[in-house]
Amino acid sequence: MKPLVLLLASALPSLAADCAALANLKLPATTITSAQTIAPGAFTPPTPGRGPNPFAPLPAFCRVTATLAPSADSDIKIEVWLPESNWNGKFEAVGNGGWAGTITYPALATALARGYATASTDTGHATPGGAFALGHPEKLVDFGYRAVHEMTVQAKSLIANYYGNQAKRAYWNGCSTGGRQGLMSAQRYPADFDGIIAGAPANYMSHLQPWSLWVPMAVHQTEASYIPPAKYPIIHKAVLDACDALDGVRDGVIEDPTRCHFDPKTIECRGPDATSCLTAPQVEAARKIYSPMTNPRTGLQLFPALEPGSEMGWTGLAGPQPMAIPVDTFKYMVHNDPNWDWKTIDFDKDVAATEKLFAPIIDAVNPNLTPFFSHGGKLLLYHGWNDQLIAPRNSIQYFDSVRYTLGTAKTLDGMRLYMVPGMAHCNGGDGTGTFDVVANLERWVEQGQAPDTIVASRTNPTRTRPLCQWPKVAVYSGTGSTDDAANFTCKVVP
Ligand SMILES: [Ca+2]
Repeated sequence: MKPLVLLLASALPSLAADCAALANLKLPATTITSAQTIAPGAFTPPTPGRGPNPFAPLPAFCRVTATLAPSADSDIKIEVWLPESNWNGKFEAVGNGGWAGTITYPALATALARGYATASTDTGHATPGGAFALGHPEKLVDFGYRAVHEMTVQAKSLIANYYGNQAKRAYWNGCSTGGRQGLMSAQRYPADFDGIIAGAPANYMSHLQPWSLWVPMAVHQTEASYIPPAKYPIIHKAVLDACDALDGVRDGVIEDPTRCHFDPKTIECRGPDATSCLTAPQVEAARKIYSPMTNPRTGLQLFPALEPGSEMGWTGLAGPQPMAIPVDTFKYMVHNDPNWDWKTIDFDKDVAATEKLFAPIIDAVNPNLTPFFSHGGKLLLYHGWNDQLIAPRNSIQYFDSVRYTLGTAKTLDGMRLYMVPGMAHCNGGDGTGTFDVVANLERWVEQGQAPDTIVASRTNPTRTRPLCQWPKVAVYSGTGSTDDAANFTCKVVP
């Protein structure tokens, strides 16, 4: 394998067109706005952060910027970064977060540093928040699925023109909104990618967004039901006291929260309110946070809940104010009313209205991945059990929906799910949240070596742990360091 890559890399400079010439390329519904060589370390993003430039270590690359207009109201910005030397022959597109509205420069830099030609889009609007959609239904379609697909098609053309060769593989790598974009590609444009990484996917948007107000409603029902963030540590401690050791290792991480049946009533104040206990209304609020969103009329479960262990991240949804993302959903998309009051949400009618709008263009819940799998496409899904913004069982539910539709054997032939104990939304948290999904996906796509156990790590404390394919969990052998992955095996625990 290696000699071929070296041969390819050494042969490329003579074949490659020069970067500036790409500006003259004619691509459908595309205006190339610039194509220029960026010298090693010379890139700075349009809004540079404070401190040292994180892009300083980048090698020389050809930076192409373009505007795509697949509809009359479209204004999709894309950037395609092409390594000038040592191209690995592959393409990796990268995803967005939240409502997007910016090119994901850090992810472009990571992909470029690994030798990929890479691309990112702002998804068709250049402002943060959801106001872009008010009166612009075509821009919502661009956000939903069109921008990523159009970017992918034009990026592949730019790559072929620059190097004189097609990319031999195309990958997607994204988390959160980026996870949704990955699943959308697998479902709607199955030929776009050979391998897709979808982390903590926001794929069931029509239910995720109302649920993102369900949690705030639990704590803002009355003034008395609000749980001050100063109390999160005592809830977290009580949860760990009850459930940390269920997996055999007291390490501050619950390997499988589905086995933890913690009742906040156990820390209810016996006397007056204190920071060491919860009042009766706070107990009810916490119980609601741990419970799925249901339809108040039918009792039907609509979206899973935050898990025991996630408490230290509760300011995300259960803090003083709800997140802007769900509020914007209803203000600018569902109700077209910038003055809409989030406390008026109706978990029957408003869920139905969101479904009507989002199901055809934003949701990525189609379980039929046969078209993607049948050309050899591989999908690697991961989700942190301590995710504070997207209920982790949403990923299990999608995985199960594919299994029910295609059967277990066919599903595992093309898809793997890893639930990451202790990890927060997309990264961070108390677990071993560092692992190389890209390398595992590539071995699967390129060498037919399906990922099984993935070794994950963290620092402070330094620890490695096997990451197991759901529904397996890491089980300690009983001897040796609990900070060493070698002393654990992945098993289905009965
Ligand atoms: Ca544990």
